[in-house]
Amino acid sequence: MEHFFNTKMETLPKKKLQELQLERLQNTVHLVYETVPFYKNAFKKLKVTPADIKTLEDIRKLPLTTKDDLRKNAPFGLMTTTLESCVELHASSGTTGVPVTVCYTRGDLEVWSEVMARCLTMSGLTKKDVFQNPIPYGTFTGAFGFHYGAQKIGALVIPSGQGQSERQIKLMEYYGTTFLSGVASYMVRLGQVALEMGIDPRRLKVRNGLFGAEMFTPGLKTRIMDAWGMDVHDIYGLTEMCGPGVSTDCDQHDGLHLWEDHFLVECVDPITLEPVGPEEEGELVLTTLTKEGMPLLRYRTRDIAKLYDQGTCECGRTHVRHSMIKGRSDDMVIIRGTNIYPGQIESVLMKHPLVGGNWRMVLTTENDVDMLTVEVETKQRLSQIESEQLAETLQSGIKAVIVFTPCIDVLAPNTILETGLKAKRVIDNRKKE
Ligand code: DLL
Repeated sequence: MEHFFNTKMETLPKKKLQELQLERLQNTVHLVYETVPFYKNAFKKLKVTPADIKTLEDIRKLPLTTKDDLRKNAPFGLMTTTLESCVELHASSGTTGVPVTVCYTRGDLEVWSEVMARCLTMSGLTKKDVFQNPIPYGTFTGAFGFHYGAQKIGALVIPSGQGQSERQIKLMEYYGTTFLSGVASYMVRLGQVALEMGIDPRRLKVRNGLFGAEMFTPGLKTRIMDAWGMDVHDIYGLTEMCGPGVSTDCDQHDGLHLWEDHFLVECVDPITLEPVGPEEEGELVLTTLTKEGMPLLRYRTRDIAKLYDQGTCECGRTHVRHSMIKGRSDDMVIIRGTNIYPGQIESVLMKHPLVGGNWRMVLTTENDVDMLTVEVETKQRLSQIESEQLAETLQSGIKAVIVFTPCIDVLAPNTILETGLKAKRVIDNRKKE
């Protein structure tokens, strides 16, 4: 049976949802026009005023916002209020430049907790659950988002925080954890650590989990489900919107429901910026509809996905669904003229039972030609012959997907250094012109 956190809003008829969206869009547009000089200037350049937004389609008249705009105005330049009205700050890790900072008013925290509670309920969390949250509590949005949402539902939250994998497993065993959250690739690692400790993860009480924050291919999902004997849901979100909580898949596991009463989604061609056709792949562009501290108009996420054609889902929710995130447009690499997303490689790797959780693509230049080496850890140590056979199988599997032959480097378990919270799948050492 489907469970809802907020039945009325989650099943609001489409027409009502759109009316609400328009009203909230108009309010947001007025707010940023009056209070954020960056937007006032952008409106002037495009010769639009808030009064021009009469229908939802009019959103296309509004300026786009990019990560670069956020960085140029960092840390507080895009705020609508003074810092006095804000009660919490989060920031993206800043590994690719200036961190993106977002400040939350009390109202923003309330909305974030609500959307997270919806996502967690949709994934099966109830107040009876023991919810372990193995995500670093810090400026990264992950841990707090899950924490607030789970508490709103009334589950017992174990704020187990970052890393220390053996400790995480011991906590699960000791407290009888039933529900887990986290960064997708870390769950594979935790499963391995449990086995190394002589504990079969399937014998723990964990029955459900909600993971995201990075590429999450069906192969990786199956891995986690099999290793832990649990149901797995996918959660999407980004610091600029609130953090986790923008969308999650329901029990149909056919796309992620995006909370349209709080976020307005468009799907555009990343080059022309024109809307793509129905169910065509494009870049998700998101507008906040209820944010108070730092609302954003038409934020270019760089995340590639499809929006599913309208219609109420079997689960009863009316909110639009998007496919799993295929990758970030800036993660796509062009090798010998072919566009390759790391997810395409991962899908091949995860089908193979001997392959472990960690892998990466290393790009180099040899004799002016691009070379791709896929480094892949195995689950357990293999003999020379087994490694060679595995390399051959993976090589032909990947070739079938990317059209040329990569080199495969089969590595012993735990050889690839962990690079931080999110897995880094692409190392580009190519000669730059
Ligand atoms: O990663 C928020 C989050 C935390 C989401 C925990 C889910 C779970 P950022 O650090 O700002 O925020 O990174 C946002 O991560 O634009 C996507 O490229 C990627 N991403 C997030 N969720 C998914 C997902 C958090 N489910 C960026 N599938 C986004 C694929 C994801 N990519």
